[in-house]
Amino acid sequence: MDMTVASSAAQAFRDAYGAEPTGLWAAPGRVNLIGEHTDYNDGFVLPFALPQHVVAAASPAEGPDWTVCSTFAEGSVSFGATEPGGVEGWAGYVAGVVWALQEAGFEVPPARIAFASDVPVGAGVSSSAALESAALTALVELGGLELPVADRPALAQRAENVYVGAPTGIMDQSASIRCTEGRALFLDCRSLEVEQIPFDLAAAGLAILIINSNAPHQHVDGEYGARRKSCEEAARILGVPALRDVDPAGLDAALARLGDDVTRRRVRHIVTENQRVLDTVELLRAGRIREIGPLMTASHASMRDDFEITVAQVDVAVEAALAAGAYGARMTGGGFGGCVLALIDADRADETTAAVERAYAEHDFTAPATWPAVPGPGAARLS
Ligand code: GAF
Repeated sequence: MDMTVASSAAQAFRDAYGAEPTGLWAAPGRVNLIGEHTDYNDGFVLPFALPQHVVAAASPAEGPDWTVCSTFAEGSVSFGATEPGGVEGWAGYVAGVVWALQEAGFEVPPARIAFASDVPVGAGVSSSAALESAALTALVELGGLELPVADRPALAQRAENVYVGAPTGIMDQSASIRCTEGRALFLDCRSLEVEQIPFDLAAAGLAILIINSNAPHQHVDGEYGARRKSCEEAARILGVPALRDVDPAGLDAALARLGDDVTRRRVRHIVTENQRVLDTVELLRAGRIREIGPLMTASHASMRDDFEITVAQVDVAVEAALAAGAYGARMTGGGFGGCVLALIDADRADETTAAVERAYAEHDFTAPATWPAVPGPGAARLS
């Protein structure tokens, strides 16, 4: 990770509170290799952690309150015990974590925290989950709370779902907290069991290029919630607990039982996407990384045509990367903007970037930022 973020958090702490922090905790952003919108359907996902982090510099404080500040917003925010929605803006994600811990019966230590981040905001790489995960990890460790790592993502998710009010699944917090270096996190979102899948791109002469489409993306808006609702409604009609329970072999029969074409396409995305995650995991277990490319591209087509969550900027980036020789390319994250992942030969990053830039210029889109991603570790104490 870039240690200047840690230095910034420590400096922000000193500036705001006039003391040294007790410790620094870092939680990463993520990209999802494959498995989009499958998490809230009890399905499978395969994210890995980015080298970009939110860092929390924190110390215990006197009194019943929490005070938070950051390098990305003016001023500081203090709050005591609050109810969902009680604190708004970025600090609400931290207040939500305090609330979720308290609601689960933990004595959360009053604390002063300063945050810094190099996770791009609005790029679909989980800046909010990284903020929640950094706050949670810092508070759990500062207070010596007995909360096993495997149980932490659900609490951070509750902060986001109930306190902040975004109806997201459990993938992002799981990735930020449970990922490990050099691996992709194969997560069963029903059992919450994980398998750390080796994902050594460099050894295979490959790279994942992240292309930030610059089309801003948002969760607390209607489209994400609408997709979730239509999946839940389809599961109800099909008489299954979640779309994960629709057998791909019986997909056509299941689709025939659904009344409208839009719902049929939503269901087809989820069922086929779950299978693509399983197929990707099989290939990675066998060390056949290059061969996951077509699954990535098929995932993108499914998001574009069936789930209808892509926008022109991400479609153009995918097409341009593929035309430049990528083995596969797809949008990652919740959709309506955000980032594209392209699986490429390690020495083709510049050519691929140039090809996407040319395509963007032709469409009058703002030039994309690109960077290669290597799977990093999940949330941890730095010092
Ligand atoms: C967002 C959500 F937060 C995740 O839970 C997941 O549903 C993702 O979109 C789509 O796969 O990042």
